[in-house]
Amino acid sequence: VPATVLAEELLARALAGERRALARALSAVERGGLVPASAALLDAAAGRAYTVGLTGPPGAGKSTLTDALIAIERAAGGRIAVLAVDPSSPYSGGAILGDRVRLAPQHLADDGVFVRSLASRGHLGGLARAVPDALALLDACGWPTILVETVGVGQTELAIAGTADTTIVVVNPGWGDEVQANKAGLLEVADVLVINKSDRDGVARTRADLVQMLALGAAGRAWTPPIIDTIATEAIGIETLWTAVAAHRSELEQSGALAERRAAERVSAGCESRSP
Ligand SMILES: Nc1nc2c(ncn2[C@@H]2O[C@H](COP(=O)(O)OP(=O)(O)O)[C@@H](O)[C@H]2O)c(=O)[nH]1
Ligand SMILES: [Mg+2]
Repeated sequence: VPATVLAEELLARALAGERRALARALSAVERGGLVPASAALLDAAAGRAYTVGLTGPPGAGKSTLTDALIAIERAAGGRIAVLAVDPSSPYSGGAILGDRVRLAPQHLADDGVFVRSLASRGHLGGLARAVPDALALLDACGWPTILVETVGVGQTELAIAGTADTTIVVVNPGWGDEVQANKAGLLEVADVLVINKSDRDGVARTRADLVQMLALGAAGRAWTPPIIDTIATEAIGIETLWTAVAAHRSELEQSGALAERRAAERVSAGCESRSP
């Protein structure tokens, strides 16, 4: 079977709602992208999903927060997909790898949740290409909300995180000197800031630090990122966090920024994937 035919058949099945076909199509994306015909099909179907990025240093609690956010969205009746672009993330094909975080078993058996890891295969350039295709695929397959978890170290990861409609930056109390150099980059992509592990000492100082850094870049900003304390392991602060994401979304919708964003995405998708 020619690769193109396989891709088109897979895509048709994925678009019809078949989860296994979606998983296989994502594997194809991971291996090197979609054929142009598929990309055009996706463009036609995509553009409705809302993407929420979660980024921050390794161990900050992104996966734990993801799990808690899934629970909230499901409780509200929403369907939600997760794309983990963290090579150390514990999700793979519906199975959980490693013991650091458990995606609650009820989420793995839930038709309204789709979780997938993208492996970096050692180079992030490939990921930077695969992520937009993977998002377009999930979007076209009707997932209305997509969480994207990325490690917030390095330019490429931050660039990926920055493409989400709303980007949540997760830090911990007394965030270490090791992220010092990266603080400015992280704050630049942040629409919502989270101080997770707020069961630990140093929350007030970290908050003061963030407020001060935000003030430095405040000029001309239409939106001031709220700072939210969470304890992801105890599901504390998660409602407040999700409400802040919704508020940012409203702001993007009301200002017309979201519509502009979608139009720009369509233009760049057309240039990248439709040229022969
Ligand atoms: N004390 C405390 N530990 C947490 C909290 N959130 C996550 N953790 C723990 O921190 C570790 C790293 O969490 P994980 O979600 O894998 O971080 P990620 O690398 O950012 O995805 C795990 O052992 C979690 O159980 C929290 O709010 N408080
Ligand atoms: Mg993780």
